[in-house]
Amino acid sequence: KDVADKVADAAESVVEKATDALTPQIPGAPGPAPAPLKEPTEPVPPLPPKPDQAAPQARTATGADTGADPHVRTQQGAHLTTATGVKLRDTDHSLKAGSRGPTLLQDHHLREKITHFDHERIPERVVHARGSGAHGYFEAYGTAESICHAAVFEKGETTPVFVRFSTVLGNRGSMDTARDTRGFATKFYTREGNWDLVANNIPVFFIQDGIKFPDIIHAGKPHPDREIPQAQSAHDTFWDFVSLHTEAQHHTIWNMSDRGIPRSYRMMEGFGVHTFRLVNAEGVTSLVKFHWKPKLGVHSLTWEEAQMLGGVDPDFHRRDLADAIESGAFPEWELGVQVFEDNPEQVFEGIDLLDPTKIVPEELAPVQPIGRLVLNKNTTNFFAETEQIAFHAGHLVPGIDVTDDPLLQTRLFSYVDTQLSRLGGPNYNQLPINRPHTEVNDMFRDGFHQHAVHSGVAPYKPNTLDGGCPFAAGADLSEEQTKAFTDAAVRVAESTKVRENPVSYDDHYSQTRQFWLSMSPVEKEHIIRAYTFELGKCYEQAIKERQLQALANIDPVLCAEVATGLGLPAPEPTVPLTDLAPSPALSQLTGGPWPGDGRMVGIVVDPDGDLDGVTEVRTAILAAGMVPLIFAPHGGKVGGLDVQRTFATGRSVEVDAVLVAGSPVPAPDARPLREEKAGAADTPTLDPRVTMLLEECFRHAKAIGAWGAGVDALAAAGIATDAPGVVTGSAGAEVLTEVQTLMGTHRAWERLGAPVA
Ligand code: HDE
Repeated sequence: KDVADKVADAAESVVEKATDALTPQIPGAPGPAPAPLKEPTEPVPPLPPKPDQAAPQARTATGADTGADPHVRTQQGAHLTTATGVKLRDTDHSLKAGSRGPTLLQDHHLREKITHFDHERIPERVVHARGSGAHGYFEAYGTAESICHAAVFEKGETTPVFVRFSTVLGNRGSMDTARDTRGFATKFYTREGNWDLVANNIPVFFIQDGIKFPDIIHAGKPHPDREIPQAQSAHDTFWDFVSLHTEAQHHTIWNMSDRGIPRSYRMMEGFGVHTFRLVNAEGVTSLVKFHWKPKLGVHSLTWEEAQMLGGVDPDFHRRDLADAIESGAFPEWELGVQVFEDNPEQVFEGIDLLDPTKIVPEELAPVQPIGRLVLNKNTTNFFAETEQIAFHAGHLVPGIDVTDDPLLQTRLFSYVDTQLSRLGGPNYNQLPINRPHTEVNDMFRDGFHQHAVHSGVAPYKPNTLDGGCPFAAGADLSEEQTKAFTDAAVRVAESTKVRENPVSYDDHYSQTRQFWLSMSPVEKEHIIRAYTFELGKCYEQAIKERQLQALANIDPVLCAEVATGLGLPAPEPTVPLTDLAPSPALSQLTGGPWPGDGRMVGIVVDPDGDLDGVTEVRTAILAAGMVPLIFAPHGGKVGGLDVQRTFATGRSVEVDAVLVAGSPVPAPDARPLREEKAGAADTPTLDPRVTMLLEECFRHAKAIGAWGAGVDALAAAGIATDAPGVVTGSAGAEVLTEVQTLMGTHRAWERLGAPVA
């Protein structure tokens, strides 16, 4: 029988089986038994995309505009071939002179396979190398129509997007939970071309002028001699730079706050940082700052959790994002703008809007919601999508323009330049993930990796040979095409060429202090500990002393506390302290309660305990859009329940709250730990790994609930049942309800020792 027929015959049943085989990763999500793990002997169609992924060709431009075949290499196909399409019989044995003889140079397939492999890696991003992304859509409310004519903001317009989150300093394989700034870059595939909003989770930047970007990054990256430490700012070169270069102090205090260690990408704000210029249909311009507000609130890890996760699950944020999407808990943000009059000074209430080390407190200029972002599809191929996406602060659409912020101005050059070396040439916008979802007639030609087969003979303007095409958009064309990009006709003040900043850029401390003054006591405590940790990791005394001087200029209490931790005297301020009004919006403890979408709830199970209660609670957790993780003494099943973590493989830091449904006795494999901890004579009644889990959850102020024998487990672990955030009861369901309420504030903050303001 012909192969094509066989494939067709097999297709139906295989697709069925393949769909069955897609056992969801999320525990508890329904899923039939996996298909047998046997290598097929007949050609069969490949697995369809997972339910949480979209077919790549459906998400990117059709290719009609570039001439590229959109279906190329999206599937595995029936037969193995060479790169030039020749069918192969064998890919497991190199061609040799006899089965024990030397390999022959003529083995083209061997050389092609190995050569391609040798070149699989591309340079990682020089910053933001570690990242993870997802597809989704942006839906405009129409509320920005009066200030911006971009189609992406038209009421009801839905625009496909790809978002990539990242850390800044670490390399591609570094841990997700390092203390760092996070990138939040969004590509909007609008019907007027691509718009990239390349944002961060911190609204200010380290430097005021892009010319210093290599300096701050060289200082933050590992030391050049031994290339350590990886993905950390806790080292001499970083603090050397930021203590000398005090305009970095505002950004740095954000890094030292809980914002530097987010709980999840889904729980971060995003900020465009710079002031942008919007243009409306009448040509009137306004200045705006972009803000992403997460539906789930802004929440962070504790420092101990972040450090532990670096080892327990370095992919914690990546996993969290993909799992949430797969389980249907789609991450969501609102896009908002602070709007300012486009006055010649570009100053609002005394705040220089062109200084990227300054915010405008939300209390002075409210963030006005203009649309909603939903991430609902995971990537199909990490490299093709997350790695190859190329953002650029200059990818603008008609109606969205830039200002003269000197940091933004440098970015307008840097992003294209970096893609040339990272993606190997000027045609990276033809890659599927970068292609606009609109027609492209750019008249750019040739170059490395040209995918298009351009027709026509006249890639120049003006021409007659291609009928004058393509035409510049003008009044004689359809309304759609007349909405061409028009640079806002902004007056540039007559001036002298200089290398200097405006005087207003010299204030490095007033807003840094405002951030400090806006924090609740718990948050202040965390900031003190973060500085003490980071400076404590520095070797050079002079660097610590210089940073203490900067802290003295922010706040005497902050400085004194950190100085005590370092064993150094606290210096006096060298600048007058300015008390700006605190901005409550800066604290993470304001607002709420927050939804629990995609939150992880651990359930400690004893095989001899209340398994019916566990089943009921598990179902209720799933129904609430959260994820139950059963922790048990062994893998496989306990009663009828699948075990997701054993006491050996699971750690407390993976969950947001824990429920204790029994009091498991020490298992045989816990014996060494037990003996070490308690001594041979003193046999604990509770498995010591459960004790550790509960102790850690308690220390990290997580909600803890217990019922039945679980209450005994709390006692055995030394957890007071009347402590804040600890709930006990006679039935699991009622305990869960209270635990859910506690999770609405992210943590039982009172337990962290400092009262909530
Ligand atoms: Fe970037 N930045 N940046 N940056 N940036 C890059 O572009 C740069 C800045 C941001 O997920 C690079 O494709 C300069 C501010 C994000 O792919 C590079 C300056 C903000 C990402 C680059 C800045 C950002 C980047 C590295 C100072 C927040 C990750 C790889 C003038 C508003 C994008 C790449 C992704 C990536 C240059 C400052 C955000 C080298 C020169 C301010 C989220 O082009």
